[in-house]
Amino acid sequence: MGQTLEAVAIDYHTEAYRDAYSRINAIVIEGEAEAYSNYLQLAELMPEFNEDLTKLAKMEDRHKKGFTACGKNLNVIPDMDFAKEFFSELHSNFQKAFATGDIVTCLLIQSLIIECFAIAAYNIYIPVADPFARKITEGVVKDEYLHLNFGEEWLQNHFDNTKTNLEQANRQNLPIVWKMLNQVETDAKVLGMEKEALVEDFMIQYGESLGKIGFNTRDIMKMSAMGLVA
Ligand code: Y39
Ligand code: FE
Ligand code: FE
Ligand code: FE
Repeated sequence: MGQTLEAVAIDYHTEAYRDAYSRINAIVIEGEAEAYSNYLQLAELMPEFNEDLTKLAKMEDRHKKGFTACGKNLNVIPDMDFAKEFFSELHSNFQKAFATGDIVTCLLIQSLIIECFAIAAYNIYIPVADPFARKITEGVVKDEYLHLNFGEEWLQNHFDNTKTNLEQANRQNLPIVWKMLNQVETDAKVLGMEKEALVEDFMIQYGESLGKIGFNTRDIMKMSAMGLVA
């Protein structure tokens, strides 16, 4: 991955950069807003973790404010309609799972898939971000590891009776993420983020998480490539 080695100067004020940023910034703002409400809904399903989950939700709300400031700083108006559409499938799957009290699927969608997606995207973004956004994103990504950790720990403690449910939720939701990645490939590249780097980072993070939860290497390979048509 030459991305961090080649110091390519990026002009953050070109029309092309700001146009791509209007969609990526909106995705991140919408993602943070949905993560906020997902953690509040998880708190309803897991009242014994109400305090922890409320804390995570509040972090997501702070992230949203931070990224909103990043857009303003570049004089970009985020395309929120695009972003809502971008998340609609995952959003609707989370809501369906919530409606049936399916904690495992809700955790898989928010705390594993979406958090790993965020961690990959933010880590790839940091070296190519404008100085203002870089500072904000560095602070945010630290929190995302805590969110991922919450899901990992609970799922690890309930691995034996949730394994099948997790595999099924993975089969249903991971292909959606690969589709989402294809939808932003062109815009991400304008911001200096390569799709291959995003896929690689996601796979590493997601695979590591599945391993912590209890899946073996063979399961991890099968699960993390689910729906990936590279
Ligand atoms: O837990 C969180 O804070 C996650 C909601 C935020 C989602 C971030 C989604 C990032 C995708 C960006 C794609 C850029 C290539
Ligand atoms: Fe966040
Ligand atoms: Fe998060
Ligand atoms: Fe890790």
